[in-house]
Amino acid sequence: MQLNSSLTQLERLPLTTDPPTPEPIPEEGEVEREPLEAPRSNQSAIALTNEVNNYCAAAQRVNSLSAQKSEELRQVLLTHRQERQLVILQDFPDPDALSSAWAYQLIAQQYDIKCEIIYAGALSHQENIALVKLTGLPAQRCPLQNLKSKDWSSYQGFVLIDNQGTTSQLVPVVQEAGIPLIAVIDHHSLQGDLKSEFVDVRPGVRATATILTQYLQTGLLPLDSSINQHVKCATALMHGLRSDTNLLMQAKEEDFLAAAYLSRFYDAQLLSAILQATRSKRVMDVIERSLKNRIVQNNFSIAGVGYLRYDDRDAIPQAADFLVTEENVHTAVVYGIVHDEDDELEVVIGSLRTTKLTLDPDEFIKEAFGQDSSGRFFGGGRTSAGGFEIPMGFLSGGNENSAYAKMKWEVFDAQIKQKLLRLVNPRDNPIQPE
Ligand SMILES: [Mn+2]
Repeated sequence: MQLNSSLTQLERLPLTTDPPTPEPIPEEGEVEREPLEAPRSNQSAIALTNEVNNYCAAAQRVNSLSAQKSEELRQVLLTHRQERQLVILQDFPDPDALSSAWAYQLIAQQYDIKCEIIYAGALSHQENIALVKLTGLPAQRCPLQNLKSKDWSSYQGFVLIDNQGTTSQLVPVVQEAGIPLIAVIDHHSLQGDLKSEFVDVRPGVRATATILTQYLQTGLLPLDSSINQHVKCATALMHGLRSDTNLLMQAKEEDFLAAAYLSRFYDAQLLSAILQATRSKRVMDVIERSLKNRIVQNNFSIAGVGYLRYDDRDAIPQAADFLVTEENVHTAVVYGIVHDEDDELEVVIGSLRTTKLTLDPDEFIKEAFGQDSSGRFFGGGRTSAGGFEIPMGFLSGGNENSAYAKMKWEVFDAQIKQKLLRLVNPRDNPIQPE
């Protein structure tokens, strides 16, 4: 992205929480201070001035983009005063999605817009469950079968946050009900033409929580540390931002600036309570299976973990997080068949984690698995992480017979490995017997 390249030259300069001012403003109470004008040659003074100017220009561009987007969003919200909206998250929402949706809900409230935050799958990661419980985050599970009886007439719009509709089973149903798409706010690569009133998709930003924090900061809803709900939402946003940036290690300037703003409001003790959630035995079992089943080729670690329950679905990204820490491994892919016992629903779910800077998870997954018959990709990604979902259609369910279940897994396992290995070992033909 253009913005990023202009920002890289600034990395040597110290980061500040406030937009830089061209003139240094003397601060009160500073007694001893080095004289500002240290002797220096004219040339280096000019170089420094240029650097400061570049820095200001880049920071202004970042600020003006977020200010412009905030203003655009404000106009859209104004035209939808007193309406009801659905905020739809990916089926298995993460802290970035959950916290960003909450911030949107609080912003929309200023315009008398009532939002319901919904997702179709489950909160499977213990940290996500802790986040929702401890902060009172208002997201609700809305399984597909409940939708049939839902009265859609009371909603005037829906909003997608931290996704673009490709990772939610709810979106096609809501579209079919004729509810218009009002806003898309996301940091994943653009997934196609979005017919939405407001679009803010910025793949250069590491977390959707950063974008929402910028909205708060530019005045859509200034946080107030005496309001309990604001403190909790700031804590959730801090958690979202940290978890999407690998604990800020992959954060960029904008993310740090957003975290700096949140640092004035968030509750550090509450955040540490959220982070202390432990792994369940079943998650540990899936990680164990991924270790046992992994094959390592060309620094890729690939593991199929067989069947797992819907509620344990998040064990897959956790296993991928773990496998990528092995020496000589830069990329891990873990997948399994997730089944919902209630409606015999089965879907292959996979996660990719990489530390290789030149590997784009979005491209890799799209190239490996391609598209379905309606042109929809099976997955995508962002920096360092990606995921995929492959519906099993007619082959779904019917696992009373364990030999059949085993055979079905083996076919899917072999097919996925084959598709991945084609990219991992481009010169070998994995189909050929030895
Ligand atoms: Mn995200």
